[in-house]
Amino acid sequence: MINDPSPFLSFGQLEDLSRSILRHRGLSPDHVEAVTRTIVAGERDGCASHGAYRLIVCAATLATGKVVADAEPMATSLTPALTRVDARGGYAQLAFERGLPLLIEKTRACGIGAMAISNCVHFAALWPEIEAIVAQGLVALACTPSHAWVAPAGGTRPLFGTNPIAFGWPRPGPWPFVFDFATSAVARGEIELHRRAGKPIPEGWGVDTNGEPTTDPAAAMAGAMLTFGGHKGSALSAMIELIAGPLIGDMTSAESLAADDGAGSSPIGGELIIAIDPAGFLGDATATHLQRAEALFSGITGQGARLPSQRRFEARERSLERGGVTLPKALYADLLALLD
Ligand code: NDP
Ligand code: PYC
Repeated sequence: MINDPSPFLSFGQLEDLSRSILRHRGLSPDHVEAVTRTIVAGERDGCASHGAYRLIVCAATLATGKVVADAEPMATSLTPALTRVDARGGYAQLAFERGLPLLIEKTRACGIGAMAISNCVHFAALWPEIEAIVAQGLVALACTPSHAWVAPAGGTRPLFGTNPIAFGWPRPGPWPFVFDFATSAVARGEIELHRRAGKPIPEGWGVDTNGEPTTDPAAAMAGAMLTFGGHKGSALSAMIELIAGPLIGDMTSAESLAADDGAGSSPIGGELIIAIDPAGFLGDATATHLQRAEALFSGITGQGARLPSQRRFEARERSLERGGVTLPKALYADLLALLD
């Protein structure tokens, strides 16, 4: 398979590869399964920056010792609406899975629920979590800081993380309305993929160490990434630092990078997830809110615009039809090397 220009892996083969790498690198069985689920889902949905490539990032993070490879997350009820999951230094995925039932139960009871994942290592896309909540008929919002890689609008020095924010709304058809984006112009993983492929990045993604615009991915990673939408992305990024950092008793992106201390691990800190039950506001009138939302979505697509996640869901359908994914040859070789 290594000699093929673009190796095709069935889902089973990709899952097995992910499990083998993560086990070989010392991750405990429950974390292996939770991390594998998100990595395979990312590759299936055409999200290269948070798909199989992340196995390389996981292996590097596990080697730093900054992630607790066998952490047992603990979910606690704080108030009727609030849940905290202490990830105890482990990856966020298992912590999310362990806290989800409590978040759903509290959201149904109170109309709104929030879950803080604390003390976790986070390298994942947020849409798998959003989809899991929306599948219960709830509206969802999630965000997390990362490492201080991004300059505030008007500045040139890294302060914010790439700080993703994601939102989901249930729909009658197979796919919900979901967006999930970094508040930097692009995820850092995308810049790293450009560096690996020897491709320049578009202007507007980053500045070099002198604060000058650059199209060199390595120079932008050494300098500072830029926010999306100038001061607007910058303000959103600051909000995420606050509500998924100090508000929940966890780290800002600058504190996360300081805790990393040059080791090169994935970001360390917290995540805030908010769920809303439409029945809380609408009572018996919940039948119409979905129809009215559909009218809004038709208004978007009716003028030729596309909904966020449409590309991703189409990629998912194609992958499911084919029963697997095609990996770039160089990535596949690098993944096999992680088994040595
Ligand atoms: P993109 O810019 O690729 O996409 C962001 C969102 O916008 C997606 O929902 C995408 O849908 C949608 N979108 C893109 N183009 C259009 C369009 N023309 N019309 C309508 N919607 C559109 O993502 P980013 O690079 O910003 O982030 C990628 C991932 O990185 C995210 O999943 C994020 O969670 C993750 N991330 C994680 C971090 C962490 O610390 N854990 C940090 C930073 C990022 P579609 O997918 O269908 O294209
Ligand atoms: O791509 O910016 C990113 C990122 C940070 C942590 C996980 N992904």
